[in-house]
Amino acid sequence: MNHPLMPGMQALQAADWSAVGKPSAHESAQLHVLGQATYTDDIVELQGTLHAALGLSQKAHARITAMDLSAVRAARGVLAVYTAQDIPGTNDCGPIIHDDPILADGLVQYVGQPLFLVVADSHDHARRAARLAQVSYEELPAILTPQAAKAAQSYVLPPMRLARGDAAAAFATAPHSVRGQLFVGGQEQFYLEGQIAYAIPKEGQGMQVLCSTQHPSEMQHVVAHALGLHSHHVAVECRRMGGGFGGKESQSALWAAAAAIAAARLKRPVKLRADRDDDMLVTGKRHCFYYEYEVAYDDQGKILAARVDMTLRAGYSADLSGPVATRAVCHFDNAYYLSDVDIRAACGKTNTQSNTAFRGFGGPQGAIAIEYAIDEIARHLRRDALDIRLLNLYGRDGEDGRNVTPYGQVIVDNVLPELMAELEASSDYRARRLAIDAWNEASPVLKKGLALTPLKFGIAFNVTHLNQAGALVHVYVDGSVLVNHGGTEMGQGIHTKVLQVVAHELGLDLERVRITATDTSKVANTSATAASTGADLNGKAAQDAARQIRERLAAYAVKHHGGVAEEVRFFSNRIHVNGQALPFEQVVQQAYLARVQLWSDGYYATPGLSWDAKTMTGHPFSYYAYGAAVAEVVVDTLTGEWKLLRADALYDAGQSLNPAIDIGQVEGAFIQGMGWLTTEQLWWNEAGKLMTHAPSTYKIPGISDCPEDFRVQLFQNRNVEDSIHRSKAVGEPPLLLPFSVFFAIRDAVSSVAGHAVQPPLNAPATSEEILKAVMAVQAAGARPA
Ligand code: MTE
Ligand code: LUZ
Ligand code: MOS
Repeated sequence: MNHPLMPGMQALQAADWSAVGKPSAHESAQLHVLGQATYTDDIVELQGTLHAALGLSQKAHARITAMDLSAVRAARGVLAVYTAQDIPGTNDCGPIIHDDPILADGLVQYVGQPLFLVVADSHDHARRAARLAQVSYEELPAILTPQAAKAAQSYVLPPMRLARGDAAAAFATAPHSVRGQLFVGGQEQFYLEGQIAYAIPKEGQGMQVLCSTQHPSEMQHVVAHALGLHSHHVAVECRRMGGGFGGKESQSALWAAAAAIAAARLKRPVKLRADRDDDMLVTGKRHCFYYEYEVAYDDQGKILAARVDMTLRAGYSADLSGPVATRAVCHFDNAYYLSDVDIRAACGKTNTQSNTAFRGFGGPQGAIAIEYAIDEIARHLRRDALDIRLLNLYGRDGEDGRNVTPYGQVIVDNVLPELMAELEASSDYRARRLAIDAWNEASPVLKKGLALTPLKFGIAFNVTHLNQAGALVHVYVDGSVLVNHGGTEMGQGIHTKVLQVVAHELGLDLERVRITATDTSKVANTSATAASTGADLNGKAAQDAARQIRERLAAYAVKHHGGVAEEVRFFSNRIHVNGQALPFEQVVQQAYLARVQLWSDGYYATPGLSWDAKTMTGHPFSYYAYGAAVAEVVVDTLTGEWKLLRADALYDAGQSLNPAIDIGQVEGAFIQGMGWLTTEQLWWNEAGKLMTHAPSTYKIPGISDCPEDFRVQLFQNRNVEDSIHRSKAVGEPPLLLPFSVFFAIRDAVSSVAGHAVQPPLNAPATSEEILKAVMAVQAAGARPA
């Protein structure tokens, strides 16, 4: 069988071999594979460290009438039990709106909500004790689904709307339209390292929190508020996470705050590590979406107007649901010019975990709806869906006026026409389509499907002020370099990329530059490492710091060795000045003796951004990343089982900072997104308890689910914006690539009735869901037209 080994590596040969653009290994790769990388739970514990566990609500919506914790207090090894009343400061860990109690105070709003905190001499004792609580509830009616929230008009935030043109008028005159409902399920982040915080009291009122978080500054604020302290009392540090995927952007706060509360009260170090089931029961996930959509089009398949009403399952509190819904609204267009639109989104308040960030942050959920409609338009017109997609793409420039998004941002660099043409050719799409049609003719049970889907993803936090970053670079007297910046490492390779940027700026080998843990006492007021902006923002900030040091060294070198500062060059570990090539460390030592500052801070704020939340218009994104993928699947129409036979992906990482890491990000996001759309099903019982709270019942993709033939390439491009070395972000956008898998499955199902029937397929397209769709298509196909 044709089984190319990482064919994506082909793209690497063209790369230029300076520190930047080099496919260097992840800075922690060796530590990772040797098991020597230190995660929060691996940090050597201080003497006297205690362990905490949370007691959880057993009801979805209820008033607590009594909470008898005497058995918990009496349990073996228990030192203390704390409830909401024991919190010294504010009982809140909500990131934007303060509706997120750390510990429930009288009212519980989901099964799994933390009620109390028990501290014991071991992790095991704490967990066992937590189960001994006797809680009496007065139950209240619970809302569990977005549909129910919509019916009850139960929202955590006012609904939002983005309208352009006159959709109603366009619908009135359009020759055709498709309409329907769609449900797309949520997704558990399933970071391999669960939520964890280790709080260490310091002298005075000081508190240090070592925790697994994408957002150290937010943890600092939440802990300070919970303890009734100022931010300068609290230091938060994170060397790395074993995955975050958005799940540790805001929701690491509960764990940090709870550990800090116990540590402050007991004046002893306290560690709170979530067991996997508790982690899944307590924390929020990707929002599931319920859509009602209607799209009008002409005989060729050109979209004339689109309407969508999206209801998100926000859960019991707002968390980041507002920005997630905003990103969904701003990505409903995906890659397509939609002249007349009416896009609505509402964050349904439900008695479930408070949903939060997850790779893509509402973008995938927004974009899949228009792809679903396009898939139906193609089937109705009996055209290949790729042709309908190509027909509706944004224009490349302003010539035809088709390059303005519904929210008013002008698209200046749409490379999708070229990118998709390249992928169509390299994947042999048209020939495979014909081959699959023929194959399906001859195969009554197994059916193949094929789809090519594009993506466009806006890069920047859609909340403008978050688009800033800081860094701190030290050059020591021996010429070694230490870098710190506001971004956090979750496996995505941000530290590797930032090291490359600094090494490039100072003309050093990567080995001469080292990174330290992200720390709020080194770089202040940082944004979450999120929205795929980590390397963009922190790379620029670190570059700014390194440049200042370089300029000082250049000025010093010229003073002592002659020449002009503009002509001083830094490369090959040497400073090239006035015809000499001096070792970097030599100039550094001389500069130190001459009292030149050898360290610097750096700062960056993304220029040109604006956003009016009321009208939902502006220029929220710095630029767009693009990509496309082709998937070929085979579906067993008797069982609903399926297999991804081949996947080809082409992603626009601009001038990639590190093609090895970027290809890894594309592969990982593809498979993770495929899990979201196919096997990962969250299921709550009628009482509102999440029953899929462990890998035994919640199926993430395994290695055997990856296609044997997986061809990932980076599109040759250069960012038109002045991003860090003209690269483009890569973290989240490729999560949209496996739309191709979902629509290939839908295509295979549709072939059962000769593509004459629209398969009613929701996501995740589990085997059960696929089988239901096959049966529905068979039944409809059997009826006379
Ligand atoms: N890759 C790994 N290995 N682990 C992760 O947790 N998170 C993703 C993505 N890739 C993640 C990952 C998410 S949700 C984001 S926003 C980006 O990485 C953040 O990293 P960056 O902005 O530095 O690219
Ligand atoms: N906006 C966004 C945000 O686009 N992505 C994010 O991760 C985010 N987080 C917080 C607030 N706005
Ligand atoms: Mo990523 S969802 O922006 O943390």
